[in-house]
Amino acid sequence: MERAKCLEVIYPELKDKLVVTIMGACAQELYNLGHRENFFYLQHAMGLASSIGLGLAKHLPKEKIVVLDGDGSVLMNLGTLSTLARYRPKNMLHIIFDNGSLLSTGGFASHTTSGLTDLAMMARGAGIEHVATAVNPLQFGEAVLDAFERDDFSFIVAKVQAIGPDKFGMDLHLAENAFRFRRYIQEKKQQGLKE
Ligand SMILES: Cc1ncc(C[n+]2csc(CCOP(=O)(O)OP(=O)(O)O)c2C)c(N)n1
Repeated sequence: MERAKCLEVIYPELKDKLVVTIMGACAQELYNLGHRENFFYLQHAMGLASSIGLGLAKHLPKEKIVVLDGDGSVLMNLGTLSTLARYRPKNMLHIIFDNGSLLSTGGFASHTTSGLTDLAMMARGAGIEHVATAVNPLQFGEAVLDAFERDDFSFIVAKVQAIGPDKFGMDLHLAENAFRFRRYIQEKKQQGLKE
């Protein structure tokens, strides 16, 4: 399964949700489908995309938050799994694209490469209840739809090939993306107050 294909499958569903991605290949593949003001591509800070997602989810309980993460990033900050289990953001979906690789910086093997480290099992061990693993696009699509229908925190490990975009380049600086993302949230909040 390819991450780019998974993103294509869920892209229409991301229209009205706040989306936070890790940097690199995942961000580029989402951007290539068409940037939206509700997308925030977190640069550099590996392992912290879900922390931003958690903050958004707790602050904006009416919004749905989707975090697009990587195995290398999650493994760099494992305590976040316990934090997510404990604070259980009902309006958040955390997707880990597990390609067994630190793809965006040259494709070094991550701890999941050998099949030894199981992120879904680790999430369950951390106390997360709704954990799914998807190995094909159909399973992935179903797991995502289940998660959106469920009013509870959901965690999906999508097993994908270590394949990235052909080239990198986004016409959107981190600061500009952050300001625009914040403005999008503010405008949505104001609309909500008017309704
Ligand atoms: C703390 C930290 N260490 C190293 C880097 C350099 N770096 C950027 S992306 C990346 C690989 C991310 O791997 P993963 O989360 O599995 O996503 P993939 O690139 O495989 O899609 C690395 C090592 C970083 N940004 N931050």
